Amino acid sequence: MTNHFYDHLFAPHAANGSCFLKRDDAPSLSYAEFVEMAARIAHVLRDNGIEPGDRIVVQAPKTVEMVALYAATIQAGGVFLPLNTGYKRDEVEYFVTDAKPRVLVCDPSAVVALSDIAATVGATVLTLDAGGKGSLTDGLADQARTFETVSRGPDDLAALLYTSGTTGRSKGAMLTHENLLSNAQALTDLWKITKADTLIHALPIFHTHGLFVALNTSLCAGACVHFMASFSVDAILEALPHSTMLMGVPTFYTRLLADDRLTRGLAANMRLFVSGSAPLLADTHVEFTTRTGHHILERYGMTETNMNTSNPFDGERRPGTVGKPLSSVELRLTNSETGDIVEDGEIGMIEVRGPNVFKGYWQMPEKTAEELRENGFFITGDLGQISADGYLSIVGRSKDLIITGGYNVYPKEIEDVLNDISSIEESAVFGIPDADFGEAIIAALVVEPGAAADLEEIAGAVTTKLARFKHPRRYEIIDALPRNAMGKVQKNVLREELSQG
Ligand code: MCA
Ligand code: AMP
Repeated sequence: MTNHFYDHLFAPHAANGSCFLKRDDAPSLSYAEFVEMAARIAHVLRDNGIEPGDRIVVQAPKTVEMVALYAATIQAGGVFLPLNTGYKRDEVEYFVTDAKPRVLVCDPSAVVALSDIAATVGATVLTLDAGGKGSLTDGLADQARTFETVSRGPDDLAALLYTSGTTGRSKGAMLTHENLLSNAQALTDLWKITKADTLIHALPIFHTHGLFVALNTSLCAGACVHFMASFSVDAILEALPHSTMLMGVPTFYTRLLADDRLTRGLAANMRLFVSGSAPLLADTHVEFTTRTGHHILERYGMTETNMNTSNPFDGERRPGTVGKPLSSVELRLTNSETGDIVEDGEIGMIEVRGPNVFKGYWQMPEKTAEELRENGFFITGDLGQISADGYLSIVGRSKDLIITGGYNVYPKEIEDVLNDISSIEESAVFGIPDADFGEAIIAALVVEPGAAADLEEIAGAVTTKLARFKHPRRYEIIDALPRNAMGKVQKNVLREELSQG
């Protein structure tokens, strides 16, 4: 039986005794131990009825067992669907109802809240806590150490990752075995990752960056992963002298720079710092080089495409740019109205094509058709400009999106919650520059005539429905939303007026 992704990424490590997941609070896990753990979990999945193509939704703390569940899902022929641990019940309900998983894995504390949601789609609930314990892993010792890998081809689904929609519901990006494998191989080659590397892993594992970019490349190379449960400046500074790579969002780098203990000497053993998921300010890049001697390597990707471009490993890593297309990726800039390719040097919509580009949105053929051209080019919604020597800069977005600390937030989702509050007539949510998170969320509110807005009540309503990172940091009551002649809310005007304060 062949399983395209499993056979290349996981199976080769079955007898590999070197370190895969190194932990500070528990023994390290070798590659061989990891493969065995995954096989045992694959048995649990099959005992719970997993068939090829079934979705497994996971909203659980970051543990090595969760990484093994990812591998187990692939080995059992399933489709891995991780969810941000910060999502509230209403948010999870949408994903579960849409994806209809066979199994839902959650923290034991969430069972009461999520069981009825799981029941509506006939999913079995299993648990996994921050210590790797729960009904998913309780009986692992009794399971067989090997599992007969389920056959899956390059075009079969390996993962379903949701990205929010600018105007409507979240969309599940269908990622195939080949999407994940090709990108992992391309990045491993480009960034020269080898089994001699130790990667500091402080990202969450429910998004592309921490799950695919960081873990798949490490698996590809057989590198060691220093697996941290969450981001901590102290822990990273302590790990730097024993590590060679770090992958992070820009907030990682600004927080590290804010600590005087970050020095050239401390980073002397490191060979690569990677940044992505949000724009890295050129100032941050330059300050990091001055302090440590290292040029942060910035790359650009999306949930739908994995990574598209990267600054070079050898050669100039140019601040404020995201580098050049990966070798297997075609990139072009088009006119958003006509779809024509723009003149050299002009700003255009970034479109990409290659083995990294997803298969489409889960059960949303119209959305897929809107963003994925018949010729295979995916319309990213990001606006770019290419320098004469081929470096891409992201100069804006055609999508109404805020990126806060590397998390994407679509204002529409917050506006919908705010507009449902009886005292609010209408609202506009937008981002303003923030030194820590890159952008901070602000909500401008127009109150219903004659009504009084109780900001505490409003914040309370938002808290119940939305994950913490989506909460506006400030609410501003204004008389009316500024609109252009077409009636479109001018968020840039609001941003200018309300950026200070
Ligand atoms: C935490 N909070 C946030 C964020 N993170 N608020 C806004 N934006 C955030 N990103 C909340 C906390 O709940 C807390 O609320 C308060 O803000 C301050 O928390 P703090 O302790 O400072 O946060 P933290 O726990 O240290 O987290 C910051 C973080 C984290 C380490 C930057 O957000 C993070 O790991 N971000 C990475 C996201 C990521 O992996 N993105 C990749 C997406 P309270 O005060 O109420 O307690 S993949 C992707 O984008 C594409 C494909 C790509 O190219 O990679
Ligand atoms: P996601 O929804 O998590 O797939 O986020 C993808 C979006 O993050 C892209 O469409 C970009 O807008 C943004 N992004 C990712 N990497 C970078 C980067 N290096 N610089 C600027 N924006 C980025």
